[in-house]
Amino acid sequence: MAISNLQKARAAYQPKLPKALQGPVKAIEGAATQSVGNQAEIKELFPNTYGMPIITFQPGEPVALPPFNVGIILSGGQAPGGHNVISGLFDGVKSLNPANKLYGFILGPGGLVDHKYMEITSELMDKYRNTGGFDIIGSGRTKLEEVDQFEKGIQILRELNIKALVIIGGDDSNTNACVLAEYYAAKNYGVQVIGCPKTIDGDLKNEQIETSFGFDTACKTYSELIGNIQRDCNSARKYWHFIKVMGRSASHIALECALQCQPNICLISEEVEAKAMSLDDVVTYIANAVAKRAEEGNNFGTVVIPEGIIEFIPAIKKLIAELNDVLALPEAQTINSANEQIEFVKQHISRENLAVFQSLPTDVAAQLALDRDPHGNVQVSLIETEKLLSRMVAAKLAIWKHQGKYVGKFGTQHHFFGYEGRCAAPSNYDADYCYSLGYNASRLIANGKTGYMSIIKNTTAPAAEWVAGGVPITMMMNLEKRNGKMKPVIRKALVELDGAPFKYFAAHREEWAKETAYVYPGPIQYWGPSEVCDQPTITLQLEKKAK
Ligand code: FBP
Repeated sequence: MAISNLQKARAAYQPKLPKALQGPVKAIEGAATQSVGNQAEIKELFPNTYGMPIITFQPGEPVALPPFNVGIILSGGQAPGGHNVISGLFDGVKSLNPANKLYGFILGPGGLVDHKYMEITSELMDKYRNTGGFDIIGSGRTKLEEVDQFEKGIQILRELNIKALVIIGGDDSNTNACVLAEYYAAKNYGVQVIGCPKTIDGDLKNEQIETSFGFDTACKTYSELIGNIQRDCNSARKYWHFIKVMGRSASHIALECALQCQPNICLISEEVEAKAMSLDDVVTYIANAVAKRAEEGNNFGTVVIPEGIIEFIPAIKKLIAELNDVLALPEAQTINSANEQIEFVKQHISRENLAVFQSLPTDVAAQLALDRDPHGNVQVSLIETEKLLSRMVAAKLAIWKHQGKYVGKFGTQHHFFGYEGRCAAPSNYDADYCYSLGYNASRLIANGKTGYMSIIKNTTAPAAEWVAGGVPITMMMNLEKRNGKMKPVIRKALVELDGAPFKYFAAHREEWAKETAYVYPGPIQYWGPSEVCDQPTITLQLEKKAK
């Protein structure tokens, strides 16, 4: 495999570890925990893994452990730093006993069920240290939820003498990790399951998890691109750029990119919902900013759009909720063409929702009515919201022009940044954070824990001061409707409108809309002054400052 000079130089980087993980550890247990919601129901569903304490690691005495093997799974969308979680786990497991082995299951949870695996040797591992991507073993979106899958899993885990399985994933995959941990504990199978918080979307965070890994690098990559566009935009002064960024439901990525780049407009889905804005309200908001800039002779600008915005417009949200129920009906399971599916939903939804459905452009309506991903999510990355909004803004401006209002010229360009950032070479922050998460997982395993997520806190401080430990996954759960049924799931963290990052944005956005106050963050740097190379996201810094 040919490698770039950057990759060669990056391979030599030794990621930093928190002080507590630099030698043998002892686990300090906190008080018993409770789930964030529906305590009685979650306790009943997870009798063996509910209520466990939060763990913090501190320096301890060495303990000799007999050799053991560990399995690892990458689940869901790629996120920068995944290879470092694996290298941290690999080094951690080997440091406990060089005879220990690490096995990777191929292409996600499906690899466990189908018994597809490979041993991660030290030669293989060395080719992937500090690189982006999940390609060492691949990832997949198979949902681990059936007893049959768990039983197939235990066969291969026993065959490979695996004592613990580490699942690297987002909220849905960690929910499944918890269900699997509970099942194996209830059956006394002697296999531990540990989760690890991954997703560029940044929506797997709470009191215990400061950020999901990959968010830092992905936002920095998109911000570089948005900054480059803003330079171009400010040089040619002839286009409005509509830029959609990934993030699924939550707007954390859009918000962080706005904090880094200061675009003219950034929409925040959570605010659109809180203010009960209609699609027309959103379009009018953008069109007003365009017309105001035109008055000053500025026929150019940038609009950042979170990919999930459509789901947050209240009327469309209601429609999606009913579509989810209708698509979960038994009769819907045998439909095998897109047209038939659209006809089926039209016949089964309420009149009110049918009116909303028919008011949408056909391509958007079709996407809402088509198949969900395996976790029941609308595939928002496939909806071209950036084009939909610019088309509607153009139509609104044309009406205003006709009415005699000055609206200037409105030329547009469209962009969607998602896949461009998910496999970027991890920033120093993600390289260190991920390595620490993986290494820490080996300590949770050595301490016999199951149903825990590996956590590293205090990450706005230098790495040596980071705090390592584990949080019971059940602590983050509540019941939510999925595929038409109430299910235990990890509560997703959306942008908080009273949180420090949004408040900072809200206090500055009027000025950014009017002035051309662009910031050009430039590419991620790996060597150089710490204020350039090692800064966490602005979101995390503002959140930390507010505490
Ligand atoms: P995860 O939640 O699995 O980390 O995936 C995040 C994400 O990149 C979303 O931002 C995006 O909507 C989705 O994956 C795209 O899915 P796919 O990779 O299947 O196209």
